Amino acid sequence: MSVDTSQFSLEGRVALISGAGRGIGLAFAQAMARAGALVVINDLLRETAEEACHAIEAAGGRAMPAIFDVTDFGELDAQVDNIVTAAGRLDILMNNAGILIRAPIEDHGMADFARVIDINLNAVYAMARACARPMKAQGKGRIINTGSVMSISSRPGVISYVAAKHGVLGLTRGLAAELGPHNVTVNSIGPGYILTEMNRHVLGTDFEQVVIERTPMARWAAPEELTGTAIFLASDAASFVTGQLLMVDGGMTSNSLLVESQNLGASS
Ligand code: NAP
Ligand code: GCO
Repeated sequence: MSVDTSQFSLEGRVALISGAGRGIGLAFAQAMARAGALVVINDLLRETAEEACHAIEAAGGRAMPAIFDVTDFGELDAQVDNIVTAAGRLDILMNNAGILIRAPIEDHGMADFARVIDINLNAVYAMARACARPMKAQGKGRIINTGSVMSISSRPGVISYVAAKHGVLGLTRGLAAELGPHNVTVNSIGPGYILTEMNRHVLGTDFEQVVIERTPMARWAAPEELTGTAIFLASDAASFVTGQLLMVDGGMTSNSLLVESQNLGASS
């Protein structure tokens, strides 16, 4: 008996991915285009977004750019209206744009703290609020927030990022409660350590090995390893899944003893 995979199709859907010019967002966009969606590539830089669109179209997908800063809160309704006018509908929002500032508390002042919170948390709410309008009107939608292992854990030196990602988990649950009656699901994906520009400063340092030792799968992941989870959550296959955080972290957050994953302890 063949498996019915049509429930994972995104044919006919329109997906807006924030921060999709590169990294994890670009991987999400490429995968959703392969699943049949028209992907709307948001980024700060027109050149970056248009390059991403061209790559997706060259691979046979459909894409359009949407150049705006997710913290331009007063502009988001108009940006969403432009997308719905151009694409005809809006089915999926991937709240992916994010930044990270690594610094000890004494070097992490309020301006830096506020900037991380603005992009990684406030904009997640603002984008969800703007996109919920057309989704509620059509009686169906998918909102997927990019979280982190830092949604449920922490480490020194990334305090604003930890606060923001914990907040994204709360937003995911609150938005799920608010939008569930309108058949709009809201979930979060919690990546572990992924090989993108965000980590370029720690790759090649001792930290790279520290991550490997605390990850049961003993490696960093490629952005593409997150996309199956995104497709699932965006598709009809997840029609009754909402308010959830799905960790895609190689087992890191289940490694509760926080010891080196290869260290099996003294043999009894
Ligand atoms: P990245 O390579 O630095 O890409 C971040 C993307 O967000 C870029 O396209 C960037 O645009 C965009 N962006 C930043 N500020 C923006 C703004 N104000 N408005 C619109 N777009 C903005 O990072 P990444 O690793 O792909 O991270 C993507 C998401 O995954 C983030 O939410 C991050 O917290 C999360 N995450 C990453 C990891 C990891 O290990 N890499 C793990 C867990 C979670 P520009 O290209 O114009 O700068
Ligand atoms: C760091 C890393 C992490 C990852 C990610 C882990 O410096 O600890 O950059 O924050 O980006 O969020 O899930």
